[in-house]
Amino acid sequence: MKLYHVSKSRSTRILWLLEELGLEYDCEAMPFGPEALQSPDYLAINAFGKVPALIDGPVTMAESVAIVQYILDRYADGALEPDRDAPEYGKFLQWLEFGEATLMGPVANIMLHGQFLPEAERDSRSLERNRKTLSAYLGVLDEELADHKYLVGNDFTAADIVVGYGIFALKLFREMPTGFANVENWFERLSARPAYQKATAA
Ligand SMILES: N[C@@H](CCC(=O)N[C@@H](CS)C(=O)NCC(=O)O)C(=O)O
Repeated sequence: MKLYHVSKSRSTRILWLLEELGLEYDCEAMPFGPEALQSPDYLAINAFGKVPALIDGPVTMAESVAIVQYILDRYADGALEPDRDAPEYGKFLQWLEFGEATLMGPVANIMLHGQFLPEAERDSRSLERNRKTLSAYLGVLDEELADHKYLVGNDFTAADIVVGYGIFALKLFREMPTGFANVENWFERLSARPAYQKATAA
């Protein structure tokens, strides 16, 4: 497998997963920005011009959560997910999708309107709205984590990787709101994992 990676971007999820599973892979580290991501060579691999992208033999694909599911299907032999016929499997899929489809909406907005856009293009009302939305989401996560160690019961799964990346990004850009003790304790458990440390340093 060959992973196209930009340091600390969403491709960190895939590195983290590959490291947790102990799989062999090549990592093509790229700089962030249009020069690399919008180059004709890279657009031929991922026409969206984003990371991650994965090449595995005849398979070329984008979208971090789809890549996580693909690697679990093909190479994990049941690791890092509940049994597919167990009731927890539904919740596992829910958190997996939540991590990108729901959580990253406000996270990306807060990054843009809080830091990345030129001052004149930032929208403070949108920023405030998204900070409220983020806090509401973190409140749900905090309750969910009140009585178990990981998102799906007491076993670490790939859903922790996908959602945990969102918390990593918030902390990286100093946008993690305070007051979510269960989320903090859970994230501390995640960040103690050697695979997390290797992936987030790359
Ligand atoms: N939903 C996509 C989002 C991919 C994405 O937005 N990646 C960012 C890095 S975290 C990117 O490549 N941005 C470059 C750009 O938008 O120019 C996924 O989960 O893979």
